[in-house]
Amino acid sequence: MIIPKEELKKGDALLLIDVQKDFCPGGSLAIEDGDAVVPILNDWIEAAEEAGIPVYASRDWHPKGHVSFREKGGDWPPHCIQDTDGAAFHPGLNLPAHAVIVTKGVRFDQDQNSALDQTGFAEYLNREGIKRLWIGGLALDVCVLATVLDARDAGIETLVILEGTKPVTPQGGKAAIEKMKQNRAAILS
Ligand code: VGL
Ligand code: ZN
Repeated sequence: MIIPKEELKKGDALLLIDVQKDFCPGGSLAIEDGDAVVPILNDWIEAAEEAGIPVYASRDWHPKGHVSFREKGGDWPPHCIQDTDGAAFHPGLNLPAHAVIVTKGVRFDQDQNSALDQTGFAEYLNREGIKRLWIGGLALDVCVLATVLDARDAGIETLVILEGTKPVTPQGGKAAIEKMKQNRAAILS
């Protein structure tokens, strides 16, 4: 899609969800074509910088033996373990040095799929005067979905950069799009 640059305005921000090596081909929770989001999101980063709107990037950042891992009865293989190579942002992602990083998934007792779940980030957005988020990243049907729903609950407008996301499963991706639409998130395709 052509980025509607004139639409990026004060009160907007770009939020990139979990563009980390473990979610890309070769990673421990690899999403098919996960790395295809990188060049697309780089274009959005450039547009955000030109428009002077903030860029935020969340990262999944689990302690070893996290409750979300299968070995502990969770749903996922071990992934994004703190300070490991797999937890790093994809090296091709051109994150500006001043991008604010949102760390999540650190709780020992429960998972946090949403970047707004007990991170204080919703309060931060409110203080910063952010009313609308352009959102892309991984995975569409897990952490992007959870973040979009929490943002809508917090009264934040959301625009999902669909081609800048990839789902864990195609069916999950379809269901996620429906759920986001029901919650009045705009889906850009
Ligand atoms: C995610 C599965 C487990 C994600 C995080 O970032 O979408 N998916 N942890
Ligand atoms: Zn995780």
